Amino acid sequence: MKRSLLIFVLSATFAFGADLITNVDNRDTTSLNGSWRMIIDPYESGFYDYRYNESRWGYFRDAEPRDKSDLVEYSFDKAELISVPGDWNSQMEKLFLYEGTVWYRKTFDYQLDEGKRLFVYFGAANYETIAYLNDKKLGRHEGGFTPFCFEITNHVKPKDNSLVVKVDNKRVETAVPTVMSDWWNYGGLTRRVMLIEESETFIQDSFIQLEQGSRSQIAGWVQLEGSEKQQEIELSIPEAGISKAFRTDENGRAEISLKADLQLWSPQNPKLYDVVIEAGGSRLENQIGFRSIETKGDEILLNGSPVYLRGICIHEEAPLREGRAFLKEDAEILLEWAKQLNCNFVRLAHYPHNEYMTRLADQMGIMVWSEIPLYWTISWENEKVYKNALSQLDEMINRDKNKASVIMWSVANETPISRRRTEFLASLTDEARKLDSTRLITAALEKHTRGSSMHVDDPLGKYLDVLGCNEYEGWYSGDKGFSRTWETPYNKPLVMSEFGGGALQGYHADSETRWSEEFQASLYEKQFGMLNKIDFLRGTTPWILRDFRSPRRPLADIQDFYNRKGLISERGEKKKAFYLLQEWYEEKMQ
Ligand code: GCB
Repeated sequence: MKRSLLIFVLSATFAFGADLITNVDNRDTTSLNGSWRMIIDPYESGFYDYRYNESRWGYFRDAEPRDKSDLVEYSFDKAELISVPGDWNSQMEKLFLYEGTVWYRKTFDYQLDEGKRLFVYFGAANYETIAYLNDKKLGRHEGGFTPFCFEITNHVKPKDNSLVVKVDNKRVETAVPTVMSDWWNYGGLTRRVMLIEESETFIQDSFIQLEQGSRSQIAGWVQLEGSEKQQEIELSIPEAGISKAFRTDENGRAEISLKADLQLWSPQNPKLYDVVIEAGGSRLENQIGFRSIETKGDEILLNGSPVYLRGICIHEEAPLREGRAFLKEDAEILLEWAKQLNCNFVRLAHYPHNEYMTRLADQMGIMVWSEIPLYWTISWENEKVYKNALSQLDEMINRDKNKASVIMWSVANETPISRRRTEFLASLTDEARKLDSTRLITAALEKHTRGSSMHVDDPLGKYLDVLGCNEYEGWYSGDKGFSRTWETPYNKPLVMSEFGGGALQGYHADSETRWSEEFQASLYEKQFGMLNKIDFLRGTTPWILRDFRSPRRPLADIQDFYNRKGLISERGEKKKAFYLLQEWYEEKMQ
């Protein structure tokens, strides 16, 4: 079947809200972080009536009894407090394993001047969100790791606004990710919530990067939103002596193209420029790095020179406490650990992480692999699933498309090969390239053993720039694999996107005793021996920086619901293998 036959309606977005506002760190915002009221609603009776129809009297009304005889069976004013951002599982013991609906409410005052517009922005909420302001439904969003926003200009009042948000993290087969994954299904308003104030016509988004393959030509676009779509706009990079005027068309879009003599961004020199866009009365800055990333045969070229990606996988968990990471300081610690390992690259597994991570990676000079949670078994036949995946891909790319650190987008992890799956994913790679032609596309592929060799021959490889592959030689299988040679029919670079094994930090024994630090360390040694012989290997991201929560890992006294493949424990203590990887990467730097 031809790929085009598969493609469902591509343009449909999965949220009904405003188009994503990007570069929020440089905008006029008011934080709604802090204490919110919350009601746990396992039966969703704040949403459905007793006939299981959407109720008109749901909790979104944020009602109070009108008189002493009135019946209202909930009260946000009397409800418990919860911190936003933050998952609910790690904040309340009773919610540790909870999967279902929680209602959040925040009240606020806001004086919006005439001619101004106001948006409510969610960094992410896991998994399905329905938001209401003053009893008015703003919209719905699906997907736990990407940002979204709703316009509230016409609904906001100077006093006593009630923002009610229903967040549901029930796992369902037709979701992305689906019911089975090896990480904790942290629910809630897991990232920051803020109000964004804008003028009537404003700079909603922009894409300012070097043109693919060029190191001196900036290309991209600026998008205005509002009634004054056709305008003269000015783009400047003062430090590089650049200032050029463009005109937006009737859709508010201006195509950007200009020559520039720039210091290129790299791990050795993570140079960021202040890029300023002015349109009418609005002015928006961003801090942008410029670099080229491409492949040539089986090489990865950064600014035209071959590079080896010395990486590590990271889950978005707080480094030194329980739960999802949501602070800038969390990102600092995680990326600092990666630096200590001599990494120049991180794989942000298995979903887009907090924007703090990619902003900081830009500043610290760490290259990034960013991915959507198309993980393991997905309902490939389902059109809604495709739209959902596409919408998450779109939001991931949109948020981070001006980050020099991000060098590749990944569309999937270890998905079982079938014709339908390959069509689905091939189509997503096309879409990713349409959204962003400046970066590489990858995926963690399936592989096959044939005799004494391992073949990275997944048919999806044809559609990728970089082959990703996970292997657990010496952990899920014996040591035999270490003597295999690696082959691929594709003339493309390979990043070994996972390998490793578990160890309980502080447990010492001989190197054949599973769960000991010595076992893990010896496994890393054997891996290095094998990996050093793969001639098309251009990067490695072992699994994983830090032990992380997983419901699939119950083994008492060892796992206790942690995946122990971390090089660092959940308390921040380094295991032996940490130092081995550090050394191996140091050798690779020579
Ligand atoms: C994998 C998955 C990763 C798991 C890991 C493991 O292949 O991609 O999400 O956590 O293996 O520890 O088994």
